[in-house]
Amino acid sequence: MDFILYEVNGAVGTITINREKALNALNSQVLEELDATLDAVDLDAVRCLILTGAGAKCFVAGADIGEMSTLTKAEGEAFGKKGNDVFRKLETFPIPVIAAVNGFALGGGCELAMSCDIRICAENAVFGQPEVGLGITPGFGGTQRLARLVGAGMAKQMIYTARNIKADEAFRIGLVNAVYPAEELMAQAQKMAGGIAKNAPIAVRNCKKAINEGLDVDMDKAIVIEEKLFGDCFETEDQKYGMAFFLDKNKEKVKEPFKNC
Ligand code: DAK
Repeated sequence: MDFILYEVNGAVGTITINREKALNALNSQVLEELDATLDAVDLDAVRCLILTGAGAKCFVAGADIGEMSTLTKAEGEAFGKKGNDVFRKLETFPIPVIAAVNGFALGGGCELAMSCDIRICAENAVFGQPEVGLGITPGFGGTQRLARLVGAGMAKQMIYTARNIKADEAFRIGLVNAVYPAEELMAQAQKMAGGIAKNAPIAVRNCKKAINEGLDVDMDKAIVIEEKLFGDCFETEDQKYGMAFFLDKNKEKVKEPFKNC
């Protein structure tokens, strides 16, 4: 891999987009490597992912404008599909993904962060959808995911004006869950990921599925999705152990790690 770093620390995997010279801009190769990295994640061992960008300045400065500038309509469509497929893979990835946004998250970079389950950022983070200034619409799900995350009015303002917002505003509108000093960001991401990884993996996966799939349908259908995924947790070793541990009155007993089965 030229542009993606992947490391595993306990049950937490960290994917770093590593194209610092171009502010981690997403060209076809980065998208292909990100796709291959996700396919290679060992889901028996890894229970939460962190996604970040290399360097102190940038998460991802968007799709690669140099590469896009010469695309034909057909090539543009193929590039868009490559991006959309990998962003959707991330969004529906079986385990949670935390975006640790360490600087600029513009255009496709903001859209990439929005494909993750949770966003936290450094104080120097900047978010924006500058596409209309480039003569295009946000094409990696920005018009859809931003509106779902921050509401249609705020999403329309950000997208129509192409104005960037800083970390404090991103926090205020609910685009990120927390803001940290840059030097603390990765430790905080690890801490949150570690906390998620300690919980029953099948239950966590089913929660992700229930929230994602439930948001796409009306409440009557959403409740049925929840019921099914709730039921699926029963008879798992983790459910039996988690409930037996609670019911055991021996307060000296230390909770064992969940086994993912
Ligand atoms: N693409 C390519 N190179 C980029 C880049 C980008 N998005 N962003 C930065 N770079 C490169 C710069 O060209 C420069 O390269 P050298 O000149 O050193 O070779 C290097 O990174 C450092 O950048 P700057 O010199 O500009 O650094 P500054 O600190 O002055 O500025 C900045 C930082 C982040 C404010 C600035 O670089 C900037 O505004 N970058 C562009 C941000 C942007 O407009 N991003 C949105 C891109 S549009 C589609 C689906 C999705 C999309 C498109 C199509 N389909 C469905 C077909 C997505 C579109 C986008 O994301």
